[in-house]
Amino acid sequence: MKRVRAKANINIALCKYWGKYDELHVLPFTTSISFTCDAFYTLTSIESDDKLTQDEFILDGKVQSAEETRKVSTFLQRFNKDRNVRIMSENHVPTAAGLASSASGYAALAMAANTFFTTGLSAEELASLTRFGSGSASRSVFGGFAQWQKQSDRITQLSLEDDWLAMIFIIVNKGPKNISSKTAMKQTVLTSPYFEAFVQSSDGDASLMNQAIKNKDFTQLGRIAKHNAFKMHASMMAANPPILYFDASTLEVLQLVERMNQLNMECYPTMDAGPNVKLIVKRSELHSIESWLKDQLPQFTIVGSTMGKGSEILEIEE
Ligand code: 2P0
Repeated sequence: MKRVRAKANINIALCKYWGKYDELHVLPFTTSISFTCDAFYTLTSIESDDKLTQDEFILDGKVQSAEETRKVSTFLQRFNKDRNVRIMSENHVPTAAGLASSASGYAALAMAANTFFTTGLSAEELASLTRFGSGSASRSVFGGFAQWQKQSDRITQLSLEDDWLAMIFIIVNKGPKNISSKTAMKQTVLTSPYFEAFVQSSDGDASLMNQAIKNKDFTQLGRIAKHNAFKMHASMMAANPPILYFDASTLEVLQLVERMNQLNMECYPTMDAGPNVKLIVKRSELHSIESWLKDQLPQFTIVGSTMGKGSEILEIEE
């Protein structure tokens, strides 16, 4: 029996990917830039077993449906899959609540597959292929800051310096989202009159974000990330029918963040395809802000995260 086990962390976009310019080839309208976080991750193993007559996919201990299994099998064909395998995945992420479990999930699967089927892809080639599982997963192949270039299959490492930035996850709702990001992005592209404005302003955001990362300019990074996230959500809200991922708790947290800024706690919010808020903070202030928030918001789950590494192989058994 051969077995390969891999780990991938989630990533949070500081400049967002929202909308496919080319759906078939999964090419994004915007350049996205992410920060990989070590607080949430997926562990995935691929193993052979002569008794298997078809692939088997077990997620968090539960055998998955034929449809879910087919998605994973189709993805694995890209790695020259040559036999039936059992895929076992453990998500250490609140699944489908806008916390990017598909990002760490497909990045861990791709990492394991590249070794299991001896595909031999470089990190950039692996990231490029990973986007067919889930667009955002391509960035989780890299640690630290990563960038996915607009209208392209190019995903690259930006910086791995881990001494200055951190994130705090304020989990207001662990339930699944009401509309998948895949469907929501398509609806936004097709119907939102604000989508074009979001896309046009994303170029400037991406170049200022690159500059902020290079200079470790926390204020510039935070301001751009916050504005970019709100522009993405504004474009979704202007879709027809409108898409709203926020709930009352999201707004409660956003108002608290405004108060924190008035109290000279510098932090910036970003939100994805769900109601949870991620706060961008200085690495040196992570623990003090995290414990302050735990006092203020005992009703929510609050998790601090430092920078995460890229996807990695944990174990190989031949
Ligand atoms: C991002 N999100 O850049 C953006 C911001 C959510 C909001 O990428 O259809 O699950 O699989 O390519 O990667 C979520 O979309 O979409 C996402 P598919 P994915 O992180």
